[in-house]
Amino acid sequence: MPSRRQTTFVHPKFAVVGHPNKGKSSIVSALALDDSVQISDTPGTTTKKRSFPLSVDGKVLYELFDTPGFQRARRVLAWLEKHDVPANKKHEVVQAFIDEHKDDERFNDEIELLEPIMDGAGIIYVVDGSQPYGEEYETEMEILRWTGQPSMALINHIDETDYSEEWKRALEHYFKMVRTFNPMQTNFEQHMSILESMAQLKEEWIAPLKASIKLFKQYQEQMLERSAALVTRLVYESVSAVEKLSFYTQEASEEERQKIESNYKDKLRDLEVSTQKHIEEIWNHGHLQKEEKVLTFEGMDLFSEETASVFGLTRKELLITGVTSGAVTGAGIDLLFAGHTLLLGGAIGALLGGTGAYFGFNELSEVKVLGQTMGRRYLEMGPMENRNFPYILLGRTMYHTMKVAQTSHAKREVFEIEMDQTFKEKWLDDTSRKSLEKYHKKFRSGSALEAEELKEYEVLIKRILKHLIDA
Ligand SMILES: Nc1nc2c(ncn2[C@@H]2O[C@H](COP(=O)(O)OP(=O)(O)OP(=O)(O)O)[C@@H](O)[C@H]2O)c(=O)[nH]1
Ligand SMILES: [Mg+2]
Repeated sequence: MPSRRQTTFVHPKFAVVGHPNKGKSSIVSALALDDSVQISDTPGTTTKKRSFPLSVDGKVLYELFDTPGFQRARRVLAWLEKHDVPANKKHEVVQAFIDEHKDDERFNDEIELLEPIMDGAGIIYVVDGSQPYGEEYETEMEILRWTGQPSMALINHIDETDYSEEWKRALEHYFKMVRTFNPMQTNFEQHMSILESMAQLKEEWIAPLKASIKLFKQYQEQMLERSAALVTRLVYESVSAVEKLSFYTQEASEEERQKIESNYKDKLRDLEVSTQKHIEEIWNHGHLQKEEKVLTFEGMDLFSEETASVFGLTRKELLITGVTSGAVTGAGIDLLFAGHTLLLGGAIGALLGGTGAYFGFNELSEVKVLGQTMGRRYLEMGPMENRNFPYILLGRTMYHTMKVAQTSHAKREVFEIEMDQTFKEKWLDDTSRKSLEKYHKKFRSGSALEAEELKEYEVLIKRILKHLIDA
C-alpha cells in the first residue's frame, strides 16, 4: 500500500506588478474587496509589497500582493543579461540579483516586486491601455520573463483614450493571457471571470480558485439575502411606525402639532439612514462612514417633492396597482375616479403629469388626539397612510443598495448618488408592483404580521435586488 504522504498545500499567490501609477493598487483593492489599499495619483505611492490574503474560516484561499512599480528596469535587465545562462537557470539569476542587492536602496522597488514572484507568486502585469504602448515596457516584461513564473496581463483604462489594440499585439508576445479589467467599474461577473483566468495560470491553482469562486457566489447570495432582510424591515417599520407626543393643555397647540410631524419624519429619516449604513457594512463598505465618505442622496430629502417624483409611482401606476382604492386622502383623487372611461381616453394624459399634494408628503398620516384626562393626553401620528410612501422609500433604498453593491473597493472619492430618472422602470414592473402592494397594505393596517409574510416580502425584494445588481 502506498504510504500517505502529507503534502503541504500552498495556496495560489499573485503579484500585481507593472509601471508606477498604472492602477496596480486599484486592481488589488478591487480583487481583494479591500478598501485599505493605498491608492493615489502620485506615482510611487506603493513602496513596500503588501499581502492581501483572502481567507475563509482561517484558511487562505489565495493571496494577492500589491507591489511598487518598476523604477530601474533597464539597470536590472542589464545586470541579468550579463549572466548568460540557459532558460532553466534564468530564475536563479533573478534570485542572485535579489540576494546581492537586498540592502541597496536604489533597487528597493524592484526587489519588493520580485520577491513575491520568486516566492512562487503568479504574475499579473498591469498596463494602462489609455496611454500608447512604448518600448520601455519591454524591459519590464523581459525581467518578468526571467523569473520563469506563470503570468498574465491586465489592460486597465485610466482615461478614455484607447490604445488597447496596440497593447494587445505587444503583450501577446510575452503573456499567454491578456485581459481587460477596469478596477473602478468592476462587477461581480467580471471579478469572477478574472479569477477564472488567474486559475488558468497553473494547473494546481484551478481547483482552489474554482472553490474560491464557489464561495464568492455563496457570499454574494448571503449579502443579497441580508440586504433584502434589512430592506424588508425598513419598509415594514417605517410604514407601521407610530409617533406619540404628550401634551398638558386643553388643546394641543399648533407647535405641538408641528412637533409631532417633525418627530415622525425624523424617525423615518433615521430608519432610512441606519439601514443604509448597515447595507454599506454588508457590502464591505463600512469604512466609508469613518472617513465621512458616505453615499448620499445629495440634497434629496426623503420627504421632498423631487424624491417623490423620481421614486414614487405616477398617478397612472397608482391607479393600475389599485393603490388608490379605499380611503385615499389628498388632492385630485375625485377627479381620478370621475369615471373609468377616463382611463381609456386621451384625457387621462392630462391628469398624469406633475406632482401634486398627493405625491408629496402633505398627507402622511393624520394627527390623532388621544387620551382623556388633561396631562395624559397625547398626539399620535402613524402608521403611514400615504400610499406612495413605501414605493418612494423602497426605490431609494434599492437604488442605494445597487450603487453600494456595484461600487468598487478601488473607489476613493466621495460617491454621490447621481440620479437616474429611468431607474424606476428598471426595478419596478407591473407584476412586482402588484405583489408589493399586497404587503404594503398589510404594513399600513397596523395589525400584527406573520413572520412568514415578512419572509415572502423579503424573497420578493431579494429577487428584485439580484436582478438590479447583476444587470
Ligand atoms: N478613472 C480611472 N482611474 C484609475 C483607474 N485605475 C487607477 N486609476 C487611478 O490612477 C491612479 C493610480 O492608481 P494606483 O492604483 O494607485 O496605481 P499604482 O499602479 O498602484 O501606483 P504606484 O503604487 O504609485 O505605482 C489613482 O489616482 C487611481 O484612482 C481606472 O480604471 N479608472
Ligand atoms: Mg500602488
